[in-house]
Amino acid sequence: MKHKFIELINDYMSHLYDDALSAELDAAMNYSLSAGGKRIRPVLLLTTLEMCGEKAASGLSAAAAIEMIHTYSLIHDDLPAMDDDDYRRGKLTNHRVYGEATAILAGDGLLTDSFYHVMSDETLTAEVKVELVRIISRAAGSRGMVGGQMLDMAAEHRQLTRAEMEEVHLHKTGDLIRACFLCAGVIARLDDTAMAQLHDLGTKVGLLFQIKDDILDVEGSLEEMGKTAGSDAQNDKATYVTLLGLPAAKQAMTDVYHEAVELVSQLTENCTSMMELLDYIVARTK
Ligand code: GRG
Repeated sequence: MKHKFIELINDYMSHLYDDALSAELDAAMNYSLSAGGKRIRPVLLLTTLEMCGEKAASGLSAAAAIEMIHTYSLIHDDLPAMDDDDYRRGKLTNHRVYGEATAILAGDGLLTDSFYHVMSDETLTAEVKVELVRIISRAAGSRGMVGGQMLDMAAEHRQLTRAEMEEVHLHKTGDLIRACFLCAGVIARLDDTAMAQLHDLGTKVGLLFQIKDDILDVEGSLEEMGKTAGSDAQNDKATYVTLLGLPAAKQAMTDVYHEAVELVSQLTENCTSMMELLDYIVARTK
């Protein structure tokens, strides 16, 4: 993804781990932090700030914290006890390079450090920092991403309804994405009405991201199998595509896209960058 904020984010994140207690642990954390993630969550947070008329740089610590949590979730998700994956983003997974025990600690380190990082930001007030940590920890924990992952695991051997599948997605992927919008709103000190609008927009964008992810997943496997869209090249995991079929999943994505566009235009006139991001999410190829 090419975006004006990527360099700012990557430069900032390259200094997160400068003073190692364990060089091996820092190497493992840095390996996954710099393994080529799209940085969509930090970009969403900084873009929301800009849309609210604030300096993007004021959101860097929260944006980095959310990317650290996202990175930890991927490291743990790839472990043998979970998805048991050897590759992510075209590179060996963390545990395949550093071993399982170090990969577990790298994930634990990233999660815990994320909160320390926000609380150590001297450019934000104590009140704002407490609210940021409250939002991020809620989104990441057992009522958010981790809870969603658990529901997903529990659903492995039975067919989910659309409502159940959406519930998994809303938490597993959506809560952390929505937190990007809410954190920006807190830093910009928005009132309750505007925060509620950001809450709705963040929920829609999380959904949009996930439907596109499900579509990419199946289009990727179809390509690999040398088949054409519409064939039965889907696994049995509950996704928008497996439950609705590819054409209806694409229609659902278009509907959610238009709802998100409508919410953005209700929020502000200063919305070009956010509209461009919505277009990117829908058009992305990875
Ligand atoms: C193990 C605690 C724990 C949680 C796992 C996020 C997650 C929950 C699992 C990862 C598997 C997965 C495909 C989740 C759906 C969310 C998602 C689409 C993640 C990938 O996000 P991108 O596309 O990744 O932003 P990059 O590589 O660009 O950073």
